[in-house]
Amino acid sequence: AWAGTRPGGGRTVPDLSWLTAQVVASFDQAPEPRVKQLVTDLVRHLHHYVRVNDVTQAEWQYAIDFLTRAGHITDDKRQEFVLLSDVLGVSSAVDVLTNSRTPDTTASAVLGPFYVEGPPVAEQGADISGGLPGTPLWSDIRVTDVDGAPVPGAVVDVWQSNEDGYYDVQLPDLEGPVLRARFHTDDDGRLVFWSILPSEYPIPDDGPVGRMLAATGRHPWRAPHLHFMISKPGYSQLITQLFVRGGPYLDTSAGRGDTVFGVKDELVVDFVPRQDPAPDGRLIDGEWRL
Ligand code: MBD
Ligand code: FE
Repeated sequence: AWAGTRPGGGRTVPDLSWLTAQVVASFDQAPEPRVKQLVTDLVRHLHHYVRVNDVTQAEWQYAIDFLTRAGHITDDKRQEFVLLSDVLGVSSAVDVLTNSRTPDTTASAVLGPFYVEGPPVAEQGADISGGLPGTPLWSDIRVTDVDGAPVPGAVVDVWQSNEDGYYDVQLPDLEGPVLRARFHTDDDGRLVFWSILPSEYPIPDDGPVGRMLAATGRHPWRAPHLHFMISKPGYSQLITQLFVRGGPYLDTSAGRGDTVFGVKDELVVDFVPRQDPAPDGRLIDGEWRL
């Protein structure tokens, strides 16, 4: 079971402030003030948490086992700490804090677990679909600074899932990377490429995080999105996602939306239906400020 029923509910729990004070005092000599602040406050919150919930030995052992399983490297080389942070909304919370430091730039969004360092370099106009089936998608994006001036030579990494909602790293039969690439913006800060329309998909739910979602009555679905990481020395780095307007799991108000709480209204864009040059194609016409 995810957690047992606690015996002796409703009792008066003992005071722990003397113990909390001892642990807090133990960090007194921490040489780095930021480290001291973070560990001290973490201890305060954890002590508060176990006290107000009158946590039992068995429950705490369960929590430790859960974290151990979450950190365990699986056969497909994943571990689930990022995913845990994502489904608890902590990744999004840190993302909102980060983005608030650069208020005039395009909204950011969480990195997620499927970014791979050093994707294959692609030319302007390239097709990154690797021939996988799907609705053709043409992206035409301009990268500017906060005053609207074009940013040439920016490195733009793109990654997305296929029509069935799998990233290449989840598809063992694929040879080499697909649906991920590194582009460079041209002299006008522009970037154009072909891929396919992304679809909604469940985050990996066969591990401990998936069990937690099931045990709490939550679904594992993410809204359809494309990932981007845009960098150029001298500019703030932008890690963001674009969401398909009209797609499922976008409704942030219902509590039943995107399972990692990654949707921001500003990032929901039209993927315009378009006949030319692809029949039944779609078009993204975007602009980002770094
Ligand atoms: C994803 O594809 C993703 O983008 C995030 C943030 C979490 C899990 C899977
Ligand atoms: Fe993703």
